[in-house]
Parts: sequence; structure tokens; C-alpha cells
Amino acid sequence: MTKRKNKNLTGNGGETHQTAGDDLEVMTTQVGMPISDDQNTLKIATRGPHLLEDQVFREKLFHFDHERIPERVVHARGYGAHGTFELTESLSDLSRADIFQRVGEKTDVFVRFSTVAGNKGSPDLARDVRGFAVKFYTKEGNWDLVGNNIPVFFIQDAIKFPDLIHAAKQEPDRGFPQAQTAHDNFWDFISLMPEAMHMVMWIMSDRTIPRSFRFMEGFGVHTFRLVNAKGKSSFVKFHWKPKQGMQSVLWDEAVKINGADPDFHRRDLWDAIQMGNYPQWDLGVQVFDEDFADAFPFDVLDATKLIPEEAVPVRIVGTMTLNRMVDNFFAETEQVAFQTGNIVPGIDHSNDPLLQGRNFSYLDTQLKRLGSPNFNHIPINAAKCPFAHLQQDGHMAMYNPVGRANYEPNSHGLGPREDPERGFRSYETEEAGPKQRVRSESFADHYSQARQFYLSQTDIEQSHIVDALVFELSKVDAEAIRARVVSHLRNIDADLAEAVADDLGMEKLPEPATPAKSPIDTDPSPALSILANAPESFAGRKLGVLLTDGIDAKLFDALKEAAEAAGAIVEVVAEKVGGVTSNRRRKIPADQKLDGAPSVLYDAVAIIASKEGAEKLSGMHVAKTFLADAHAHMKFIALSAAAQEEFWNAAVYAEPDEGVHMIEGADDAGSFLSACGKLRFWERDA
Ligand code: HDE
Repeated sequence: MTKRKNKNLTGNGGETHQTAGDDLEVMTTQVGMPISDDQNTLKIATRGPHLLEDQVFREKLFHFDHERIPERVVHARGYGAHGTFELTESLSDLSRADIFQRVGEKTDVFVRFSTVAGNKGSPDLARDVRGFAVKFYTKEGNWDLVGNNIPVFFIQDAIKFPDLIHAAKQEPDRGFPQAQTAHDNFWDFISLMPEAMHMVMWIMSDRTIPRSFRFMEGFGVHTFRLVNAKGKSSFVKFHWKPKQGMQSVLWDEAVKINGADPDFHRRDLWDAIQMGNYPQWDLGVQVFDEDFADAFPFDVLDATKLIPEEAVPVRIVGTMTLNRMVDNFFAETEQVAFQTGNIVPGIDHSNDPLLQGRNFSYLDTQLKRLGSPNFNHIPINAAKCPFAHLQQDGHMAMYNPVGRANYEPNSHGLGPREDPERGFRSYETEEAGPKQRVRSESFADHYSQARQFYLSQTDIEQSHIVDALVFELSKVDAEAIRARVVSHLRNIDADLAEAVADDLGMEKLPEPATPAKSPIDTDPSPALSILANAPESFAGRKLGVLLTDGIDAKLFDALKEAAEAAGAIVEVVAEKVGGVTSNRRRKIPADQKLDGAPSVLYDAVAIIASKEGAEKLSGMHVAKTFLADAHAHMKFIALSAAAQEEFWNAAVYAEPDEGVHMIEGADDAGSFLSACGKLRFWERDA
């Protein structure tokens, strides 16, 4: 690239702008012509009309005008990162997939997490399913496991997907509400689709308000096939288990986080990876055969059903580590194109009617979004293994066949040829029957697993489901829709239906909906609860420490040390971003100004205040809400003596409970941090 001597240019008003110096590249047009002035358009005299010949201006504006591509029709808001997948257990007995053969081998991956319904600029803490899409760059082609953080789906047949999404997104006449299901159209459609009831339980649970991408599970949802070298097939469901443990926020927090930091999940992943705190997930498989599938009370091809882990344990086969952020958000996260059709030899589709439909949709949508059948030429989508085919031309073709023969067979002895041994072969199932539009009878049970999910939750989680249903249905204007939802809840659980009806102020319970098939009782599955499987670790979590002037800095140092020893991240919050001055005149810089950092941004909080500082906090609304919210959200709280004596009562009406720790030195700080491992002091809720 051309370098040149520093020479300042002046723009309008004689203002000096930074320009290419000794170590900056010379700015050029797209085709390399050096630019002399990037501040002024070409015009007649100093105030005259512009000239159409100004190729520098025209190229710049032309490109700017075309910067946007259509956002994804679903999963528009997402955030991606690079990493590796390491195999820890060989699956060679079950699958010939190259990625599953050699223990210890690493495969590059790119992951994109997303929300479903919101537009690209919507807030991260919308109550919504999260996409969990993983692209494995294997040695035998890209394998895309395009999953969600919930193991089941709303609908059974892909033909209903456009209706589902139309109903969930903003209503077409008014253009709102966005990024939320709390509106008439969504609940109207859902309540007319009883098959959605299992998923409704999941979306009304805390699964849809995760604390961060790092703390959620992922699922391939559908039943897939594994096929081994001998051609034997097994069924499989894929799971991602976060090594960090699962964690969600409370709804009141979610609402407030959306205001305080709409990029909360993005920032969390960015910060974690930049700090070297790499998130990890284990990949697990539930493998089962045709006999199990035949005996299982639900159809394994029905994506509204799961297979409880207690029935088929999840076998861990590898670990994914996310360790590198993208260089450019648009080039990678926005342009990445996932495709359920991207599978590799040894992995195959099943006949799940949702999966079959997806295999059409994902390829099709990329043409609209990325504008060319050559979207796999974009580096983030290109395979990292050798590839060779005779597809050519089209918009933006980057890789083209070399040589004379662009067809096969040919007698030039040129070009790639298929390989019946190495190549992908579909598993040869026997299929026969009349051509018809039907839904299998085996898909008819819509309530049993909804009930199983609800009954597998802890009391706290069940109460959150009730609250979420009441919140959402309270935003629904049509009483008939509210009643229709409750009529379904009656088939799921009598107490649930009554609690929701009561909190909605319904005078009488509607009749239960008539089920297509009567629900059955199944054993609860403890694996479905977040709280029953809580990690008991504060590692990777965030402690917000509110400081005032005049404090004893040693107490802060002890707390910080204890937090860091627990693997937590400490952020200092103060009235001024410049920080505070201790009683011995030590300056402690702040990371956040108090009114920009409410306690909802933290997993636990500490308030270290001097007597004067605590008195001052007592008169500040933002300080009082900082503490009152932390208390209301069941967080662990640490207080210095003055914070407890001079500030607590100004913010909280209740007396401090066992979730509130008085800290005077290193020992107290240590025991506070170990208590924080429980993540919430749920007893306060009682
Ligand atoms: Fe998707 N889905 N989907 N979906 N989906 C898309 O593809 C679709 C479904 C999922 O980060 C689209 O590239 C149909 C289930 C994720 O880029 C589109 C049906 C699951 C992502 C599409 C489903 C998913 C998408 C939009 C019903 C979990 C984001 C943009 C048959 C197993 C991928 C795009 C990313 C994206 C279609 C149902 C997960 C339109 C037709 C079930 C994680 O092709």
C-alpha cells in the first residue's frame, strides 16, 4: 500500500483533520486511485453547484446507499463468535462423520446466538427463544447444527412457520409491538394451535430470559440420524450443555436491563472472550434405536416432543470453546449463512416434517439476504477443507473452475469426479404410501409433555411461569383469546390454570379445550429445571461494587481479591465516573457512573460507603433503586458498616436477611463470595 509524508488538509472553516501520516495508508477509491480530499465535494468556485463528474463522491455515496442487506426474516438480532470443538469421546461405532472419529482432534466452529422475533435493533433481554446455531468446519464439509436454547418447537409441520412468525412479530397494521409475544395476534394463533402448548410452557419459563448466552443450553431439536461406516443407522438428538451452568434473570430485571443496556448479551460475550474467560459447552448426544422410537409414547419425529434425559441419558462426546470475537461484525456475524441442509457423511436427516421444510427454507432465504447463489464464497461460509465442483458464474463469483472442462463427464481428463466410497450417501429408508396432506395420528398428544415440563419445575420456577402467562395475557385485549389460553392450561395442570385465571381476574374458569388425544401422566424430568441444576458457582459472574468517597480502601481491596479468587468480574460503580477518593486519599477509578449502571446489570452487589457517603446515597434516588432492586431481585448483597447503618433503611423496608452480608475485612469478603455461588437468595421470595 502506498505510504506518504504527513500533510494536513484543511476542511471547511479551516479546521484541521487527521490525514495519512508516515504510518497510515493513503486513502484510495475502490480501484486504488489515491484521494486528495475526503472533506469536500467537487464544485464550481467555493459555493457553487456540485459536479456530476465527482467520481470520488459518487463512489462513496453509491456504496453507502447500498450498505444494508435485508435482515433475517427470523433471528434478525444475533451475535457470533469463533471457537473450536474438541472431541473427547469417539463416536466411530455410531457415525462415520470425520469430526467424530479422533479423540483430541479440534475442529473450527463459528457460533451465532440470536433472538427470534425481534428486529435487528431490538433489545437483548426480550422474552424469546434464543437461536444457537453452530457451523462446524469439518474435514468433510461444513456441518451446521442450527438449534435453539429450547429442545422443542411450536409447530409440527413447516407449512405453519410463516403463520407462526407473522403472528409473533409486530402486527401488520400498526407495526408494533416488536420483540415480544405479549400481544393479541401471537396468543390468538397459539391458542388455535394446541400443538404449541408444550413450547408455550418453555417460553413462559425463565429459559427465555437467560442471564447471558454463556449460561444457556442448546438443542438440535429434531431427531437426526447417525450412520456408521457399515451403513448402520441410529437416531440421535444433539444437546449443548454450558460448562458455566445455566442461569436466567427475573422478568423485572429483563425489563430494566433492556433500558439500561439493550446490548447486555452482546457485551457479556464480548467482555468474557476479550478477558480470556472463554465460555464452553459440552456436546451431548441422546442415541436411540427404532425399537426405542416405536415404544416411546410420543413420535420421535414430532418436534414438539423431547426425550427426557432420564429415559435416554445424554452422552458427552466433546467440548466447544468460544475463544475469538469476529474482526468485523457484518462480514462474519451478519453474513454467516446457516443451512440445515449442511450435513456431512455419517450424519443424516430424519423425516421430521419440520426439518424437511427447513432444508428448503434455509438455502432459499440466503439468496434473498446475501443476493447471490455464491454466498458460500464469503469467507465465513466457505468450507475450510478442499472443495471442488463445477458450479460457476452468478453474481460475485469468487472461485471459478479452472481449465477448459466445466462439465463432467469429459474426455479432457479434467475436473472433479464423485466418489461413491467417501461421498455422502443418504440412509436408505423404506418409504411407500399414498401422496397426501395429513398429520400423523402419532402427533396428536399436545398436553402430556407440557404437563411434564410444568411439573418438573421447582416452585419458584412454576410461579415464574404463572407470572409470565399473566403478564403476557394481560397485554391481550380480546377476552376470548385469554380464555382460550386458559382452556388449554386446564389440560396441562389444574393449579396452573386456576392461578392464571385468578391473576387475570377471570370470574370463572373456561371449559377445558377438547384434546385431540387425552394427556397422559409421565414422570417428572428434573433435568428440565434450571434451578434444580444450578451451578453453585459465582465464576464468570459479575459483582457491582458501589463506592463512595472517604471509604477504607482496604475493604474494597479485600472484596476485589475475594471476587477475583472466585473467578468473578468486579465493576466499580460511583456517583462520578472519575471514581472516588478513599479516607487515605487513594483514588479508585470507577467503571460506571451510578445512574448508568443500575444493579440489574450485576449478579450480586456490594456497597462500601463512608458515613458521609452513605448519608449522601440516602438522598439519591438512583442509589436507593440500586439497593432496593438488588434486594427485590433476591441478590446477595454486601454492605460496609456505614452502608448498613446510614443507607439501608432509606432504600429497603425489610430488615437485612441472611442474603445480606456485613463485611469488615477479608474473611467476611470471602464468605460473601462463597454465598454468591448460589446466585440468588431465593428464600427472600418466600
Ligand atoms: Fe429457523 N430459520 N426455521 N428454526 N432458525 C432461519 O434462516 C425456518 C426452526 C433457527 O444465526 C432462517 O438464515 C423454518 C427450528 C436459527 O443465522 C429461515 C422453520 C429451529 C436461525 C428459517 C424453522 C430453528 C434460524 C432465517 C420451520 C431450532 C438463525 C434466516 C420449519 C431447531 C440462524 C436464515 C443464524 C433462521 C426457517 C424452525 C433455528 C427463514 C421454515 C425448529 C438458530 O430460513
